[in-house]
Amino acid sequence: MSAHTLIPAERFRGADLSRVADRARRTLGDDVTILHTRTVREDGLPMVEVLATSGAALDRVRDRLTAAPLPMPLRRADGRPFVVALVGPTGAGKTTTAAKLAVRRGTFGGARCGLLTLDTYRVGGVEQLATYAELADVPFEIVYDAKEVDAAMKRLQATCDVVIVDTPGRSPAQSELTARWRAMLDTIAPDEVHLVMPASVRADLALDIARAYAPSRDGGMGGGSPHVGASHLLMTKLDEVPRETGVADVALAVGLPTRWIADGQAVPGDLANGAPRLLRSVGLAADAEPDWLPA
Ligand SMILES: Nc1nc2c(ncn2[C@@H]2O[C@H](COP(=O)(O)OP(=O)(O)O)[C@@H](O)[C@H]2O)c(=O)[nH]1
Ligand SMILES: [Mg+2]
Repeated sequence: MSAHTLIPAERFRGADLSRVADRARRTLGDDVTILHTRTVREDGLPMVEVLATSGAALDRVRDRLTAAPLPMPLRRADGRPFVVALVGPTGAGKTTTAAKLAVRRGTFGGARCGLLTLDTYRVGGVEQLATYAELADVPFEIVYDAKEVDAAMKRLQATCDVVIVDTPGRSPAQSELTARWRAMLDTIAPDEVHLVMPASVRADLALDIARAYAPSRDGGMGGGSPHVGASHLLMTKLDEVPRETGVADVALAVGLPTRWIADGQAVPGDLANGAPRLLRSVGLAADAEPDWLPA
């Protein structure tokens, strides 16, 4: 079983590494990258097995994982801030990550961030984010109803170039509540919607979750307006995945680009650039040089 199931790769076997690597290079091209080597037994004899992939295949993987650069300037011509919303299952880390994004200096260059929450149903949902906002002196708005969106955005617009929107989780048992906050999010019309999910999730479940947060054309649940859906993946809790094995596979399975990852509970410290980290988890530098000496 390969550790990199979603990265197209070929296996090569032989008596010694340099000859196997040579064969891989002749087959896959000069920019071949070795993903993995191991020793196996064939008819009782030890053999070297190399898992390798071509430069072109890796470029495709890198492209699929990497988010486009943030627009500059972040504000639109009409002065509207750049809006990033976080959606995803309860407990995934949305509120914590929203605080990190808004509080951490440099996440958006020198831009000033504000916070807006739609999570008004759960006891403590507002307080959790309000506390971070207060500690870091970040403008904070609570929206209970779609009618309040405009006024809240106007207030934030006065001082903020970027607005981070926190949302409740989507729970199948509470489809009515889900429909309400999704409608509010539609009114906000975020520039990016990041699907937040723990990195330890199984790739097949990740795909199910992604489907539930995909853009919908019919509004779901008996019609209505279309809903904005996830445009990016934001994996959290990478610190809970030993050696970060498989995290790139989750991202490739979901099929959304990654701008950031979260790797701990500390606000705002535990936040990092996404794609380079995911590529590193499969042994590749962000600008992967052919790697002839696998670690
Ligand atoms: N280990 C770890 N815990 C995290 C991370 N992000 C969030 N958490 C924790 O996960 C729990 C749920 O986070 P929360 O932000 O409330 O999730 P939400 O329900 O999606 O808003 C909290 O205990 C967070 O401290 C992370 O990157 N690593
Ligand atoms: Mg929350």
